Amino acid sequence: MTTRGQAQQFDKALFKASVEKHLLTTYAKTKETADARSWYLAVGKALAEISTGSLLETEKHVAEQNVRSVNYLSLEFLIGRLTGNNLISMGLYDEVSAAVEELGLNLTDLLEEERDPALGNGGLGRLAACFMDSLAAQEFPAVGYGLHYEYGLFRQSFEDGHQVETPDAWRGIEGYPWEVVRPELAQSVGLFGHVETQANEKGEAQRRWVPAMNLEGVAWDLPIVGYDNKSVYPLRLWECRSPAPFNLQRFNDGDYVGAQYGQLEAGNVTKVLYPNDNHDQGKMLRLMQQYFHCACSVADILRRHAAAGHSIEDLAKLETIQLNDTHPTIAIPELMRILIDEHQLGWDAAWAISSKVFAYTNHTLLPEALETWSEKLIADMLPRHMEIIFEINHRFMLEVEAKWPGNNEVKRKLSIIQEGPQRMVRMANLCVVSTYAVNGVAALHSELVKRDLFPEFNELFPGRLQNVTNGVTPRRWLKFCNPGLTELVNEKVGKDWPANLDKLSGLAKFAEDKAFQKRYMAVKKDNKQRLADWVLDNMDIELDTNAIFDVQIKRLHEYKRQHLNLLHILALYHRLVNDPTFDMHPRVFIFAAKAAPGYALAKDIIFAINKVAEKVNNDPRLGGKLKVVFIPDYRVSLAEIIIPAADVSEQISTAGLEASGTGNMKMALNGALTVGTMDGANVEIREEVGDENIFIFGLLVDEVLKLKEEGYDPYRYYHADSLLRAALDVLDTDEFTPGNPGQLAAIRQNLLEGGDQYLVLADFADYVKAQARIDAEYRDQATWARKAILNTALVGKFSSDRSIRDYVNNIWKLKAVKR
Ligand code: HBZ
Repeated sequence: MTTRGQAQQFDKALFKASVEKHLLTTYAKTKETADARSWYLAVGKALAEISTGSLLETEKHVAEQNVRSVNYLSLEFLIGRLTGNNLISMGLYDEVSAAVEELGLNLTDLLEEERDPALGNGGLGRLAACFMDSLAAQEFPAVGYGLHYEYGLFRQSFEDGHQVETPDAWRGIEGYPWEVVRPELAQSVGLFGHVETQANEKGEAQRRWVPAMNLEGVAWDLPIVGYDNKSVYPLRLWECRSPAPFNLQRFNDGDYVGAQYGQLEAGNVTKVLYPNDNHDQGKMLRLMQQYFHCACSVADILRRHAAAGHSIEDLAKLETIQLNDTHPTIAIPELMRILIDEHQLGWDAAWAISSKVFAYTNHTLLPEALETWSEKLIADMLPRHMEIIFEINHRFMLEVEAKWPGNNEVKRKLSIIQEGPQRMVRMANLCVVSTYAVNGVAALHSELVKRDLFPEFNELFPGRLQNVTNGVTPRRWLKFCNPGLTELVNEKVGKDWPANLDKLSGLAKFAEDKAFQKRYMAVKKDNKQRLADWVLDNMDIELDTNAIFDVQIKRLHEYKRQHLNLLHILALYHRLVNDPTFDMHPRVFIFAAKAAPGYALAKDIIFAINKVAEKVNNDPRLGGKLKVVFIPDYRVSLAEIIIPAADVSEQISTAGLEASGTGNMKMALNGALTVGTMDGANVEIREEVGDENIFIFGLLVDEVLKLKEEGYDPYRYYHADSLLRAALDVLDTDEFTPGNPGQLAAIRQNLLEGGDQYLVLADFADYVKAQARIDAEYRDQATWARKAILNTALVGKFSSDRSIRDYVNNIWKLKAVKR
């Protein structure tokens, strides 16, 4: 490991000179006037100078090889801070640390100055970021295509326990040091207008779209630095420079997105990231974002392909396009339009190419998250695309008729066009019909995609529906965020595990080793202290690091069941106060989560947890046994502090609804024990770590379905379980909102009268039992240490390097290009 990445060419004196040059010429600060932020910016720029050089060299080198590339299209890339991570990938962490020390600075402090680029909502966006990291680490040629939002995911604060959203101007005034604008790659994007018929050279009728207006797309490249190698791939983000084509005030119905346009006459299309996860809102501006993203990206892919001297007929040989959920689906009719209208290919020739270019990843089964767009909206904004979608559907319906003659039921079900008072385009159906591979994101999820979501498609297109289990990058999610554990692991299994996570299995033989257990738990304790310090500094709450740190961090959603966790807390509270025989090991319940601004019940749950926290944290009757902390403004850089400090990882979704989860993998890797349902990737984590090293509870997928079929009655559980009753009924009092009874009643009401769609009450008793086992087992520190060590040792499968190899081998068929 002496000559890794860029490290071999590093010249400390030159680097320092470059930092000082940027301080002065880019940021107009002298050493005397510079503050920590300007130093961070200057260091970032000096590093970006190195990575931009490598990016251009890699681009040239890959183009010369005539090899296949993947284009990862995603509306979201939740990359998090780049500086620390890129230093690790470049192999320059220690060198730069020493260099900045000579400038009188501390690297750790400088890194804290960076704002998270929060260009995503949650799991889907973070997965895209981990995948780019793993593509670069393994040198599989790739370009990431996304949007350059002016405002990322909103920042969250609490006012009297309520979530308050403010805009996230992630680039600050000075701009983000790691990005570089590529004016030569600009694209023009049409919108609205009409379609004409003309005769082409051969005298055939040729359709041609005449847009009513054009938007300008400007490319910004962020460097994705390959770990321990010389490859740097672009994450290319498109910024819309022209004003949006209407007065957005009209669309300002008091929602968060509308508010970002405020007093402006008109904003631009890439002004703000939509803050919804697992919920489709169907707004016109969102469709515009999607098309803008796809039009710029497809045009850039074709530009690269042509610039490398390839013919359009060879497109599918050299390029594949992965659609991260259905958000970039409009890229399919866009490519068909270009092939047919611009390259004048016939339908069959165009389809033969297009249907071998695209592949699609499904991330959800939730019906409210499956995207549909009104036919009218598409026909208005993209008239030629709507024609092409109709043609795709027409030809597909003939296939369905051939397979199931006369069966209108199955036609209605599979059709890309959903009939009704308002005809809608089903984007997932369009994807399955138009791609060569469709994948779910964990084994269970992929089975449910085949069995419940798309059974007929699976019959019609055998082999098309596949699985690729998600993963996380071990560079950011162990080596960077957990230096203590990294050192310990290096000592036991060597230093090359970050590029080969299966090597961690070498730790298993130390799981019983008392001395190793002590050191492992000491690292955990240090990490808990680091988090406790953060909480004290930022929230003024004192935490006892001897307590169990029980962590649920993820978007706030009913199906993720943060309110099940809350009910358990209320049950513990009830018993501590009312049952003198009850004892428990001290526990700190840690939450972090953003709620979509329009999701009222999710916001109610945040409010309830905050109010319970206020009371519980200051109730002398509890003897400090129970603490509840809701950390505001959850983001990647916070996850980097919380995850290494977790003892218990809460993965408690209703079985069948969490497609995979990736926080579950990150926490297991860092030695937290999972309490979870048989859902998503929990199932595979259990397979890897063994049933003794995970706390599984709750209904299985088929039990959930059966219970619902039989007619689920939440009151049955309410009446049968006095602890559950106590936990629910206290929500109707003013126990946590003194003087204001009923402020938390919406949650109880939703669960009892609202039908409890997510079966919180049905799983409550078993959850409480699993939690009691955790309490008992934590008291035996040697047992706990063994289990935690085995979690770290046995989750090598969940490296995103393995996920990417699965895509490469089973779907994309790429070859690595080593530099
Ligand atoms: O994708 C998540 C799944 O819920 C999670 O189980 C999985 O691990 C992860 C990666 O595969 N899905 C999302 O995060 N979805 C979104 O963030 C989303 C964003 C915008 C939308 C819809 C969904 O319009």
